Amino acid sequence: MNANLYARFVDRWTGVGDRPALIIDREETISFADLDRLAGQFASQLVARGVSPGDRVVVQVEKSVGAVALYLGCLRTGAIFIPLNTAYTTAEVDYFLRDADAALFVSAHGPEASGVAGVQLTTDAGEGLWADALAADPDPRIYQAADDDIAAILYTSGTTGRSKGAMLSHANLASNAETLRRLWGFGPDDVLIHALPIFHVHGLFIALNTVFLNATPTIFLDRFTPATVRQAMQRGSVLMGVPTFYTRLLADPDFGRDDAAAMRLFVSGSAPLLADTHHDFEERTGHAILERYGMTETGIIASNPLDGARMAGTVGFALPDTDVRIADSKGSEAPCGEIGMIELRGPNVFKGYWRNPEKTAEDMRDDGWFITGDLGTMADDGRISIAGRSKDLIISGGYNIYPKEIETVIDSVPGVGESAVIGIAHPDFGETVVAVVTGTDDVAAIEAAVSEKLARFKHPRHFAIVDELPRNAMGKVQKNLLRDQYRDVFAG
Ligand code: MCA
Ligand code: AMP
Repeated sequence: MNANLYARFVDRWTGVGDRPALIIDREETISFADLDRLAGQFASQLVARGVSPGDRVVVQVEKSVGAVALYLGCLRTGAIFIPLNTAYTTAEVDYFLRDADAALFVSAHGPEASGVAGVQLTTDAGEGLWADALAADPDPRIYQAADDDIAAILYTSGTTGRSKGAMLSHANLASNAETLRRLWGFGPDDVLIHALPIFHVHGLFIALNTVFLNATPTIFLDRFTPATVRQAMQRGSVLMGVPTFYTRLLADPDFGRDDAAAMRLFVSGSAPLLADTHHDFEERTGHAILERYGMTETGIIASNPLDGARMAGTVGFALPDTDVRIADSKGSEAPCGEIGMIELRGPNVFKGYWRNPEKTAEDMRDDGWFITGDLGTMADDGRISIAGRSKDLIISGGYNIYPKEIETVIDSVPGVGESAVIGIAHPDFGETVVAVVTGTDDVAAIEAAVSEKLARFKHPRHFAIVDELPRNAMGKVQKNLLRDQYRDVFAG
């Protein structure tokens, strides 16, 4: 048997080639047969550019059918797909190209995109990969993969300020998608509304892999807007989103029961869904949002039930094929109801960090338990609630932001003494970035440095200039005090 995820997809697409796979708008639809052909065409162009199985293909392109076909083309050839956020700056991208030791960089930005020697560059438009692929014959081969062969590397930021690449195997991706397909009751009549970016695990694997295995259509939207998603609800049945999707839908007083009448399921994740949002949504539409919990390194870990109570403020039960435990500080199982580290073991757990065995060893116990860095409790019925994070992480609109990375940039600005970057509650993004800085009040200079080096979503939305940062007896900055002090900066 071929463990290549793509082989599993085509297996499900056999006999339903005419069915729409990606619905772009009323005029444009890509069938499963079209998608298979496009994937083969992209595969042929990857091979033509010298890409071999195991080579890293780094991709920073806008959400499009071509981007999906390129992902599938990588699977077909056995290359390792590495998607990057389109908001990343050149400085950020250069780091990924070097770290991944990329064979090919597919960029939407053209030749100025990367200055990294030894990495072949191709653009995705005009004379680039997309045009060449459309003119090419599909390569019919599907690389014979083993379960543990790496299908993708997804970069996830680290507490040291440097991103690390999580290696996900074909079997990791296949098991999570197949489990979700069943758990969330996907059937032949389902139509997924897809408004997420496809450079993260949520939009790419949790959403697309699941429907590709289900061989049913996806309404493929460029991005989220309440208007387009409301319109899509007339034809769709399932929406997967981050909490900001739901707060933005609710912000429109006209949004309600009629919009959601044809929908089967609303799923939320990537960041905590406020209980108020859960209740307001249910009151307005009659649907209880199904909240689930996941991570780049693992895909989905736990989910509220499809049948049964979807409880606000909890992330539900461990996936059927995944063991979850709450560990105390010594790594032993904590008593029921006590807060501890969420750890898991299962077929969805990644194969380690790319060329970073030290970090892998830090986060993975010898007996296979992966330490998530999230703190939580488990009730006696197995329901899991997230209580906080041991990692210094901000989640803004579903994007993860590691303060250390921003502090490093701010601290490099002449005149800055030191800085502390914290996450503060934000009505739209759930939480977002605030920087507390000493030594200078030249906020414009700090903003300029931040803009040059970091993607827009990481930029502090508020700066506070102070004489000194609060420290404990050990000399550690007390971010909890700062979070209390600035807790209301975005209120109202
Ligand atoms: C955009 N901006 C942001 C964010 N998104 N700033 C902070 N946080 C953000 N998330 C910036 C824009 O650059 C813009 O800057 C300004 O904020 C307003 O942009 P707007 O047009 O309102 O934003 P948008 O394009 O509508 O995007 C908001 C969004 C988007 C729809 C919430 O961020 C999004 O799609 N988030 C989903 C992220 C995601 O897929 N996460 C999954 C990670 P300016 O000031 O220049 O106008 S995977 C994961 O977490 C695990 C596996 C899991 O469990 O799922
Ligand atoms: P990522 O780096 O994108 O994989 O982000 C994973 C992190 O997002 C997890 O470790 C959690 O901290 C957070 N997360 C994902 N889903 C939820 C959720 N439903 N509630 C709270 N936090 C979540």
